Amino acid sequence: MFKEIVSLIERYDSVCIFGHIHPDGDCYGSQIGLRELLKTRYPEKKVYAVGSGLPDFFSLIGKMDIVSDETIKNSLAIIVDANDLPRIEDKRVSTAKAFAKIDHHVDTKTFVEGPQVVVEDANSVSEIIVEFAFIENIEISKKAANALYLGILTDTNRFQYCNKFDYIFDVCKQLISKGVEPSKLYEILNMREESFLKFAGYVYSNYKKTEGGTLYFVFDKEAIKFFEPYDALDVANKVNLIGNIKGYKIWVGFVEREDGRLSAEFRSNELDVQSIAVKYGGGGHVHAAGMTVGKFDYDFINQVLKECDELIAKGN
Ligand SMILES: [Mn+2]
Repeated sequence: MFKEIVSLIERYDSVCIFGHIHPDGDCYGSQIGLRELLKTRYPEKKVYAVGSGLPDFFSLIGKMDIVSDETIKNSLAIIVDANDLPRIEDKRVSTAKAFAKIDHHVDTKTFVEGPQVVVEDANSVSEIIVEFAFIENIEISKKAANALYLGILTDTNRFQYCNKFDYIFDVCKQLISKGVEPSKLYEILNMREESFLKFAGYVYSNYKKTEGGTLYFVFDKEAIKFFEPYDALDVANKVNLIGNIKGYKIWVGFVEREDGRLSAEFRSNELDVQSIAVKYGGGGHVHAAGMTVGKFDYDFINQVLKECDELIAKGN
């Protein structure tokens, strides 16, 4: 499964691991986890995790690397947790010498040339990286274990969305045996900024609902400015504030992007909201999906809400 990627890694002295814009726990965790594994396996190689990562975790799990343009130009780029180059946070990725990808998002078949491991039914990329360590027989350090556990923890929304519970708990048991301290990870994850209270208060007083049973909120550019430093995507990703409300099977956050486009985040416990996102060029997972379309427009929002209601009426 990893043969092609491994043989490519072996041909380069320098490897840069890239993740997506707005890195989350799985992106950061799989970047650091893979970096540490490769350092263990190939001590003679230079291995870097490129991007902004999750600074709150730097002291526990590790910092991201600062790399020069020159280094990237001479490196193999391994992309994790993103399905294509335009999704990558550090745009210098396109200057790398060669490319490989390890991901669990819908494969859009648009990735540049290079070996890829895409496991669409994996809960997280971090668990694919753990599999990589098992198959390639690489010792998992405490640092790598913490990073990969964080990725699994966050992408399953703390073990709520698991495709294979027995498998994932088995993986986590092995990571814990390498020194992971889940309570320390939770302590950092649970920490919130006070500004969040103001934002949540606004959402709780201004959300809307359709007759068909969809809950939603809409933030145009002006409204988003009021909640700086949040940007449009930060706002959309807080859609779970209006989730899990009795009688409402789908919840959606609509936001106007800085450039005037519309982004939406869909969530549901039972229904395939990914089908709606994919219809408009988006993607994600069956119960958690997102999309960005040309223009922020209320008629379009109403059309999408109608489709959500239809999905609820249909029942799947
Ligand atoms: Mn992920």
